[in-house]
Amino acid sequence: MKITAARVIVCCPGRNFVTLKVETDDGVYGLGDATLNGREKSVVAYLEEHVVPALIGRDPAQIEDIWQYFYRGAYWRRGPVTMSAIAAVDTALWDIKGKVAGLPLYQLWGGKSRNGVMVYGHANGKDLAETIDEVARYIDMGYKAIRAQSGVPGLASTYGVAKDRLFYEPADAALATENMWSTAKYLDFCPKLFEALRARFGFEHHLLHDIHHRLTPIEAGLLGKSLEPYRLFWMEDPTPAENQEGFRLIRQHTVTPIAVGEVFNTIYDAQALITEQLIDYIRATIVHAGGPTHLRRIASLADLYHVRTGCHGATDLSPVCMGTALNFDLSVPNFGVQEYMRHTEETDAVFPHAYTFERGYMYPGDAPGHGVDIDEKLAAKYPYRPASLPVNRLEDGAMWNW
Ligand code: GCO
Ligand code: MG
Repeated sequence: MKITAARVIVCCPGRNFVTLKVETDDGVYGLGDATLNGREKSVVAYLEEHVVPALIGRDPAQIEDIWQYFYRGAYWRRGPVTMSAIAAVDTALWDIKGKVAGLPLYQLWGGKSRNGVMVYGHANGKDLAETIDEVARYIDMGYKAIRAQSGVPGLASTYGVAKDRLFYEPADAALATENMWSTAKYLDFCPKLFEALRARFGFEHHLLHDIHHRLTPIEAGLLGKSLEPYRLFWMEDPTPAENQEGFRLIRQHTVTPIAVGEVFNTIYDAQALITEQLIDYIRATIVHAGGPTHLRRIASLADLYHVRTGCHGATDLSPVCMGTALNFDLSVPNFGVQEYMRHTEETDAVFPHAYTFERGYMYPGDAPGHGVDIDEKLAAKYPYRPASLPVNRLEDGAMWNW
Protein backbone atom coordinates (compact mmCIF):
# COMPACT_ATOMS: atom_id res chain seq x y z
CA MET A 1 0.00 0.00 0.00
CA LYS A 2 1.27 3.47 -0.89
CA ILE A 3 0.29 7.06 -0.16
CA THR A 4 -0.74 8.62 -3.46
CA ALA A 5 -1.93 12.06 -2.34
CA ALA A 6 -2.29 14.26 0.71
CA ARG A 7 -4.50 17.36 0.68
CA VAL A 8 -5.04 20.12 3.19
CA ILE A 9 -8.69 21.17 3.54
CA VAL A 10 -9.43 24.50 5.24
CA CYS A 11 -13.00 25.37 6.17
CA CYS A 12 -14.93 27.60 8.55
CA PRO A 13 -18.30 26.06 9.50
CA GLY A 14 -18.68 28.42 12.47
CA ARG A 15 -14.94 28.49 13.13
CA ASN A 16 -11.77 27.59 11.23
CA PHE A 17 -10.57 24.02 10.86
CA VAL A 18 -7.56 22.59 9.05
CA THR A 19 -7.88 18.94 8.01
CA LEU A 20 -5.32 16.71 6.31
CA LYS A 21 -6.67 14.00 4.01
CA VAL A 22 -4.17 11.24 3.15
CA GLU A 23 -5.12 9.03 0.21
CA THR A 24 -3.75 5.62 -0.78
CA ASP A 25 -3.52 3.52 -3.93
CA ASP A 26 -6.18 1.07 -2.74
CA GLY A 27 -8.78 3.75 -2.10
CA VAL A 28 -8.60 3.90 1.72
CA TYR A 29 -8.06 7.40 3.09
CA GLY A 30 -7.34 8.83 6.51
CA LEU A 31 -8.10 12.19 8.12
CA GLY A 32 -6.09 14.20 10.63
CA ASP A 33 -6.86 17.47 12.43
CA ALA A 34 -4.20 20.21 12.03
CA THR A 35 -6.07 23.18 13.51
CA LEU A 36 -3.96 25.68 15.48
CA ASN A 37 -6.34 28.37 16.70
CA GLY A 38 -5.48 31.80 15.27
CA ARG A 39 -2.40 30.41 13.46
CA GLU A 40 -4.16 28.04 11.04
CA LYS A 41 -2.37 29.17 7.90
CA SER A 42 1.09 28.52 9.39
CA VAL A 43 0.28 24.84 9.73
CA VAL A 44 -1.25 24.78 6.24
CA ALA A 45 2.02 26.15 4.82
CA TYR A 46 4.13 23.73 6.89
CA LEU A 47 2.10 20.79 5.65
CA GLU A 48 1.94 21.85 2.02
CA GLU A 49 5.55 23.02 1.72
CA HIS A 50 7.42 20.52 3.87
CA VAL A 51 5.33 17.48 4.74
CA VAL A 52 3.04 16.53 1.86
CA PRO A 53 5.84 16.23 -0.76
CA ALA A 54 7.76 13.87 1.55
CA LEU A 55 4.69 11.71 2.26
CA ILE A 56 3.89 10.69 -1.30
CA GLY A 57 4.97 7.14 -2.12
CA ARG A 58 5.44 6.04 1.51
CA ASP A 59 3.82 2.99 3.06
CA PRO A 60 1.06 4.34 5.38
CA ALA A 61 1.47 1.32 7.67
CA GLN A 62 4.88 2.63 8.81
CA ILE A 63 3.40 5.01 11.38
CA GLU A 64 6.30 5.08 13.85
CA ASP A 65 8.95 5.55 11.17
CA ILE A 66 6.99 8.32 9.48
CA TRP A 67 6.53 10.05 12.87
CA GLN A 68 10.28 9.85 13.55
CA TYR A 69 11.03 11.03 10.02
CA PHE A 70 9.07 14.25 10.45
CA TYR A 71 10.20 14.81 14.07
CA ARG A 72 13.92 13.96 13.94
CA GLY A 73 14.22 14.63 10.24
CA ALA A 74 13.04 18.25 10.52
CA TYR A 75 16.16 19.18 12.54
CA TRP A 76 14.07 22.08 13.98
CA ARG A 77 12.24 20.00 16.53
CA ARG A 78 9.04 20.71 18.47
CA GLY A 79 6.86 23.84 18.52
CA PRO A 80 3.09 24.01 17.96
CA VAL A 81 3.24 24.44 14.17
CA THR A 82 5.56 21.48 13.54
CA MET A 83 3.84 19.25 16.08
CA SER A 84 0.32 20.03 14.80
CA ALA A 85 1.47 19.13 11.29
CA ILE A 86 3.03 15.88 12.55
CA ALA A 87 -0.15 15.18 14.55
CA ALA A 88 -2.30 15.53 11.43
CA VAL A 89 -0.17 13.01 9.52
CA ASP A 90 -0.05 10.63 12.49
CA THR A 91 -3.82 10.78 13.08
CA ALA A 92 -4.54 10.21 9.39
CA LEU A 93 -2.20 7.18 9.31
CA TRP A 94 -3.82 5.65 12.40
CA ASP A 95 -7.20 6.26 10.75
CA ILE A 96 -6.00 4.35 7.68
CA LYS A 97 -4.63 1.50 9.82
CA GLY A 98 -7.95 1.22 11.62
CA LYS A 99 -9.91 1.19 8.37
CA VAL A 100 -7.61 -1.47 6.87
CA ALA A 101 -8.01 -3.62 10.00
CA GLY A 102 -11.76 -2.91 10.16
CA LEU A 103 -11.35 -1.84 13.81
CA PRO A 104 -11.93 1.33 15.83
CA LEU A 105 -8.65 2.81 17.10
CA TYR A 106 -9.29 1.90 20.73
CA GLN A 107 -9.15 -1.76 19.68
CA LEU A 108 -5.72 -1.24 18.13
CA TRP A 109 -4.61 0.41 21.38
CA GLY A 110 -5.45 -2.50 23.64
CA GLY A 111 -9.23 -2.35 23.86
CA LYS A 112 -11.48 -0.62 26.38
CA SER A 113 -10.13 0.29 29.80
CA ARG A 114 -13.58 1.64 30.72
CA ASN A 115 -17.12 1.63 29.37
CA GLY A 116 -17.43 5.34 28.61
CA VAL A 117 -15.46 8.57 28.65
CA MET A 118 -16.47 11.06 31.33
CA VAL A 119 -16.54 14.55 29.82
CA TYR A 120 -16.80 18.00 31.33
CA GLY A 121 -18.84 20.82 29.87
CA HIS A 122 -18.49 24.59 30.21
CA ALA A 123 -20.85 26.56 32.43
CA ASN A 124 -20.06 30.23 31.81
CA GLY A 125 -21.92 33.20 33.26
CA LYS A 126 -21.43 36.93 33.22
CA ASP A 127 -21.87 36.96 37.02
CA LEU A 128 -22.31 34.60 39.94
CA ALA A 129 -26.08 34.19 39.53
CA GLU A 130 -25.84 33.42 35.83
CA THR A 131 -23.01 30.93 36.43
CA ILE A 132 -25.12 29.10 39.04
CA ASP A 133 -27.97 28.86 36.47
CA GLU A 134 -25.57 27.55 33.85
CA VAL A 135 -24.20 24.87 36.18
CA ALA A 136 -27.81 23.83 36.88
CA ARG A 137 -28.41 23.57 33.14
CA TYR A 138 -25.38 21.29 32.70
CA ILE A 139 -26.50 19.11 35.59
CA ASP A 140 -29.92 18.81 33.87
CA MET A 141 -28.17 17.75 30.65
CA GLY A 142 -26.59 14.89 32.59
CA TYR A 143 -23.01 16.13 32.97
CA LYS A 144 -21.08 14.61 35.89
CA ALA A 145 -18.25 17.14 35.58
CA ILE A 146 -18.68 20.86 34.93
CA ARG A 147 -16.19 23.66 34.47
CA ALA A 148 -17.44 26.92 36.00
CA GLN A 149 -16.19 30.33 34.79
CA SER A 150 -17.75 33.64 35.73
CA GLY A 151 -17.35 37.33 35.02
CA VAL A 152 -15.39 39.00 37.82
CA PRO A 153 -17.06 42.05 39.44
CA GLY A 154 -15.28 45.20 38.31
CA LEU A 155 -13.79 43.67 35.14
CA ALA A 156 -15.46 44.45 31.82
CA SER A 157 -14.45 41.14 30.21
CA THR A 158 -13.16 37.93 31.72
CA TYR A 159 -11.71 34.75 30.32
CA GLY A 160 -14.27 32.05 29.70
CA VAL A 161 -17.40 34.18 29.63
CA ALA A 162 -19.36 33.25 26.53
CA LYS A 163 -21.22 35.49 24.13
CA ASP A 164 -23.12 32.42 23.02
CA ARG A 165 -24.92 29.93 25.28
CA LEU A 166 -23.75 26.91 23.32
CA PHE A 167 -20.04 27.41 23.80
CA TYR A 168 -17.24 29.79 24.60
CA GLU A 169 -15.46 30.91 21.42
CA PRO A 170 -12.61 33.28 22.19
CA ALA A 171 -11.14 33.73 18.67
CA ASP A 172 -13.78 36.14 17.39
CA ALA A 173 -12.08 39.02 15.55
CA ALA A 174 -9.56 39.24 12.71
CA LEU A 175 -7.27 41.29 14.93
CA ALA A 176 -6.90 40.38 18.60
CA THR A 177 -9.40 42.06 20.92
CA GLU A 178 -8.08 43.32 24.27
CA ASN A 179 -9.31 42.01 27.61
CA MET A 180 -8.53 43.45 31.02
CA TRP A 181 -7.26 41.58 34.05
CA SER A 182 -6.95 42.23 37.79
CA THR A 183 -5.49 39.45 39.92
CA ALA A 184 -6.69 41.14 43.12
CA LYS A 185 -10.34 41.27 41.96
CA TYR A 186 -10.19 37.68 40.71
CA LEU A 187 -8.62 36.28 43.90
CA ASP A 188 -11.31 38.02 45.92
CA PHE A 189 -14.18 36.66 43.81
CA CYS A 190 -13.18 33.13 42.78
CA PRO A 191 -13.57 31.38 46.19
CA LYS A 192 -17.01 33.05 46.58
CA LEU A 193 -18.09 31.50 43.29
CA PHE A 194 -17.20 27.97 44.38
CA GLU A 195 -18.59 28.49 47.87
CA ALA A 196 -21.92 29.45 46.26
CA LEU A 197 -21.82 26.50 43.83
CA ARG A 198 -21.18 23.94 46.58
CA ALA A 199 -23.84 25.54 48.80
CA ARG A 200 -26.37 25.22 46.00
CA PHE A 201 -25.44 21.88 44.40
CA GLY A 202 -23.55 19.97 47.12
CA PHE A 203 -20.59 17.73 46.34
CA GLU A 204 -22.12 15.18 43.98
CA HIS A 205 -20.74 16.71 40.78
CA HIS A 206 -17.15 17.38 39.82
CA LEU A 207 -16.38 21.09 39.53
CA LEU A 208 -13.44 22.36 37.48
CA HIS A 209 -11.99 25.81 36.92
CA ASP A 210 -9.59 27.30 34.36
CA ILE A 211 -7.24 30.05 35.57
CA HIS A 212 -5.80 30.41 32.07
CA HIS A 213 -2.20 31.21 33.02
CA ARG A 214 -3.18 34.40 34.88
CA LEU A 215 -1.44 33.97 38.26
CA THR A 216 2.08 33.78 39.63
CA PRO A 217 2.94 30.54 41.47
CA ILE A 218 2.53 32.04 44.93
CA GLU A 219 -0.84 33.57 43.97
CA ALA A 220 -1.90 30.19 42.61
CA GLY A 221 -0.87 28.61 45.93
CA LEU A 222 -3.09 31.10 47.73
CA LEU A 223 -6.05 30.47 45.41
CA GLY A 224 -5.65 26.68 45.57
CA LYS A 225 -5.63 26.85 49.37
CA SER A 226 -8.74 29.03 49.49
CA LEU A 227 -10.55 26.61 47.14
CA GLU A 228 -9.70 23.48 49.16
CA PRO A 229 -13.01 23.40 51.11
CA TYR A 230 -14.90 23.17 47.78
CA ARG A 231 -12.86 20.15 46.58
CA LEU A 232 -12.36 21.02 42.93
CA PHE A 233 -11.66 18.23 40.45
CA TRP A 234 -8.88 20.53 39.23
CA MET A 235 -7.66 24.05 38.84
CA GLU A 236 -6.28 24.43 35.34
CA ASP A 237 -3.25 26.37 34.08
CA PRO A 238 -2.68 28.33 37.29
CA THR A 239 0.50 29.89 35.92
CA PRO A 240 2.34 29.81 32.59
CA ALA A 241 4.28 26.54 32.41
CA GLU A 242 7.38 27.65 30.55
CA ASN A 243 8.87 27.65 34.03
CA GLN A 244 8.05 24.13 35.21
CA GLU A 245 9.88 24.79 38.53
CA GLY A 246 7.16 27.29 39.47
CA PHE A 247 4.81 24.42 40.16
CA ARG A 248 6.97 23.27 43.10
CA LEU A 249 5.96 26.46 44.85
CA ILE A 250 2.26 25.88 44.17
CA ARG A 251 2.51 22.30 45.45
CA GLN A 252 4.08 23.47 48.72
CA HIS A 253 0.95 25.45 49.49
CA THR A 254 -2.11 23.57 48.28
CA VAL A 255 -3.63 20.15 47.70
CA THR A 256 -6.13 21.42 45.10
CA PRO A 257 -5.38 19.18 42.08
CA ILE A 258 -3.67 20.83 39.12
CA ALA A 259 -4.21 20.33 35.37
CA VAL A 260 -1.76 21.73 32.84
CA GLY A 261 -0.76 21.30 29.23
CA GLU A 262 -3.32 22.37 26.61
CA VAL A 263 -0.56 24.42 24.93
CA PHE A 264 2.11 21.71 25.29
CA ASN A 265 3.37 20.02 22.17
CA THR A 266 5.85 17.38 23.36
CA ILE A 267 6.63 15.15 26.31
CA TYR A 268 9.54 17.46 27.21
CA ASP A 269 7.13 20.31 28.04
CA ALA A 270 5.72 18.12 30.80
CA GLN A 271 8.78 16.09 31.81
CA ALA A 272 9.54 17.77 35.15
CA LEU A 273 5.87 18.37 35.91
CA ILE A 274 5.16 14.66 35.54
CA THR A 275 8.28 13.06 37.01
CA GLU A 276 8.23 15.36 40.06
CA GLN A 277 4.47 14.85 40.47
CA LEU A 278 3.85 18.58 40.30
CA ILE A 279 0.56 18.13 38.45
CA ASP A 280 -2.36 15.71 38.61
CA TYR A 281 -3.73 15.90 35.06
CA ILE A 282 -1.96 16.38 31.74
CA ARG A 283 -4.03 18.29 29.17
CA ALA A 284 -1.92 17.73 26.06
CA THR A 285 -4.08 16.52 23.21
CA ILE A 286 -3.95 14.71 19.87
CA VAL A 287 -3.70 17.69 17.52
CA HIS A 288 -1.14 19.85 19.31
CA ALA A 289 1.06 17.14 20.81
CA GLY A 290 2.17 15.09 17.85
CA GLY A 291 -0.85 12.83 17.36
CA PRO A 292 -1.78 9.54 19.03
CA THR A 293 1.75 8.13 18.70
CA HIS A 294 3.23 10.85 20.89
CA LEU A 295 0.25 11.40 23.19
CA ARG A 296 0.22 7.72 24.12
CA ARG A 297 3.90 8.07 25.05
CA ILE A 298 3.09 11.07 27.26
CA ALA A 299 0.26 9.11 28.91
CA SER A 300 2.57 6.16 29.61
CA LEU A 301 5.11 8.39 31.34
CA ALA A 302 2.31 10.10 33.27
CA ASP A 303 0.92 6.76 34.43
CA LEU A 304 4.17 5.96 36.27
CA TYR A 305 3.71 9.11 38.36
CA HIS A 306 -0.03 8.95 39.13
CA VAL A 307 -0.78 11.70 36.63
CA ARG A 308 -3.99 11.16 34.67
CA THR A 309 -5.08 12.48 31.29
CA GLY A 310 -7.50 15.38 30.77
CA CYS A 311 -7.34 16.18 27.07
CA HIS A 312 -8.08 19.66 25.84
CA GLY A 313 -11.38 19.62 23.93
CA ALA A 314 -12.41 23.21 23.17
CA THR A 315 -14.26 24.02 19.92
CA ASP A 316 -10.99 24.72 18.09
CA LEU A 317 -10.20 21.00 18.32
CA SER A 318 -12.09 19.61 15.35
CA PRO A 319 -14.43 16.60 15.40
CA VAL A 320 -11.54 14.63 13.84
CA CYS A 321 -9.47 15.40 16.95
CA MET A 322 -12.43 14.66 19.23
CA GLY A 323 -13.11 11.26 17.65
CA THR A 324 -9.44 10.31 17.96
CA ALA A 325 -9.23 11.62 21.52
CA LEU A 326 -12.26 9.55 22.56
CA ASN A 327 -10.60 6.38 21.22
CA PHE A 328 -7.46 7.34 23.19
CA ASP A 329 -9.50 8.11 26.33
CA LEU A 330 -11.37 4.82 26.21
CA SER A 331 -8.18 2.77 25.96
CA VAL A 332 -5.60 4.55 28.08
CA PRO A 333 -5.37 3.14 31.66
CA ASN A 334 -4.74 6.48 33.38
CA PHE A 335 -7.61 8.46 31.86
CA GLY A 336 -9.01 11.24 34.06
CA VAL A 337 -11.56 13.29 32.13
CA GLN A 338 -12.11 14.66 28.61
CA GLU A 339 -13.12 18.26 27.88
CA TYR A 340 -16.12 18.51 25.57
CA MET A 341 -17.35 21.77 24.14
CA ARG A 342 -20.07 21.07 21.65
CA HIS A 343 -19.51 22.15 18.04
CA THR A 344 -22.00 24.12 15.95
CA GLU A 345 -24.55 22.25 13.82
CA GLU A 346 -22.64 23.43 10.72
CA THR A 347 -19.43 21.86 12.04
CA ASP A 348 -21.19 18.60 12.90
CA ALA A 349 -22.65 18.47 9.38
CA VAL A 350 -19.26 19.03 7.72
CA PHE A 351 -17.69 16.32 9.92
CA PRO A 352 -20.11 13.35 10.17
CA HIS A 353 -19.00 11.29 13.17
CA ALA A 354 -19.61 8.07 15.04
CA TYR A 355 -19.15 9.50 18.55
CA THR A 356 -22.11 10.15 20.85
CA PHE A 357 -22.90 11.82 24.19
CA GLU A 358 -25.12 10.24 26.80
CA ARG A 359 -25.63 11.26 30.45
CA GLY A 360 -22.23 12.84 30.98
CA TYR A 361 -20.26 10.22 29.06
CA MET A 362 -19.07 10.02 25.48
CA TYR A 363 -18.49 6.99 23.31
CA PRO A 364 -16.27 6.92 20.20
CA GLY A 365 -18.49 4.38 18.44
CA ASP A 366 -17.29 1.30 16.55
CA ALA A 367 -16.63 2.70 13.09
CA PRO A 368 -13.18 1.63 11.81
CA GLY A 369 -10.43 4.20 12.45
CA HIS A 370 -11.33 7.28 14.51
CA GLY A 371 -14.87 7.31 13.15
CA VAL A 372 -14.94 10.87 11.75
CA ASP A 373 -15.34 11.82 8.10
CA ILE A 374 -15.45 15.08 6.14
CA ASP A 375 -18.07 16.23 3.62
CA GLU A 376 -15.75 18.13 1.29
CA LYS A 377 -18.54 19.64 -0.83
CA LEU A 378 -20.18 21.10 2.23
CA ALA A 379 -16.81 22.20 3.66
CA ALA A 380 -16.16 24.21 0.48
CA LYS A 381 -19.22 26.33 1.27
CA TYR A 382 -17.49 27.69 4.39
CA PRO A 383 -14.28 29.49 3.36
CA TYR A 384 -11.55 30.45 5.85
CA ARG A 385 -12.20 33.57 7.99
CA PRO A 386 -9.24 35.16 9.81
CA ALA A 387 -9.83 35.04 13.59
CA SER A 388 -7.36 35.75 16.38
CA LEU A 389 -7.34 34.91 20.06
CA PRO A 390 -7.59 37.95 22.37
CA VAL A 391 -4.76 39.52 24.35
CA ASN A 392 -4.85 40.66 27.95
CA ARG A 393 -3.75 43.83 29.75
CA LEU A 394 -3.56 44.75 33.42
CA GLU A 395 -5.50 47.77 34.64
CA ASP A 396 -2.42 49.97 34.22
CA GLY A 397 -2.16 48.93 30.57
CA ALA A 398 0.73 46.45 30.88
CA MET A 399 0.51 43.32 28.72
CA TRP A 400 -0.42 40.19 30.66
CA ASN A 401 -0.98 36.49 29.90
CA TRP A 402 -4.19 35.68 28.11
C1 GCO B 1 -9.87 25.38 27.48
C2 GCO B 1 -9.06 26.41 26.81
C3 GCO B 1 -9.68 27.11 25.66
C4 GCO B 1 -8.58 27.85 24.93
C5 GCO B 1 -8.73 27.77 23.47
C6 GCO B 1 -7.52 28.36 22.78
O1 GCO B 1 -9.54 25.06 28.60
O2 GCO B 1 -10.79 24.88 26.87
O3 GCO B 1 -8.38 27.22 27.72
O4 GCO B 1 -10.75 27.92 26.02
O5 GCO B 1 -8.47 29.15 25.33
O6 GCO B 1 -8.91 26.43 23.13
O7 GCO B 1 -7.42 27.93 21.49
MG1 MG C 1 -7.83 25.92 29.33
